[in-house]
Amino acid sequence: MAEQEITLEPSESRVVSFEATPHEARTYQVSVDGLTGSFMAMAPPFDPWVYDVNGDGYIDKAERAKAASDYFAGIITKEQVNQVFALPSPPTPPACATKAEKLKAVKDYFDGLITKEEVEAILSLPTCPE
Ligand SMILES: [Ca+2]
Repeated sequence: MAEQEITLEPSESRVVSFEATPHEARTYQVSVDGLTGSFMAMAPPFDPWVYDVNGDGYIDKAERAKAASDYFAGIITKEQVNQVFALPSPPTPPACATKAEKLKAVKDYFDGLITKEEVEAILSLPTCPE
């Protein structure tokens, strides 16, 4: 409990302030030498992107699982977990590429349309049956 001692002359007034760091979003009762009041601590607005731990702009399986476990632990609300789930998931890479797609990727690479990493990713896929 914070304490401050001040002395006032007759008819003098002074502002006395106390600092408080609330740790929960709720109403706090305050009492100063019999004078009572209250203040309300508000939770900061929820940002579902805090679950994008790797910052790639997608919510992957592990990030989704963390949001779900936070929901079951009562850390976030159902509405908040749904906000996280509504964010885009990472695009799933295709399971295979056709010969034509692989040839196009090589051509696109030489035309400067895609990067070396992108052409390599396509070429490393198994070839789809035609
Ligand atoms: Ca992510």
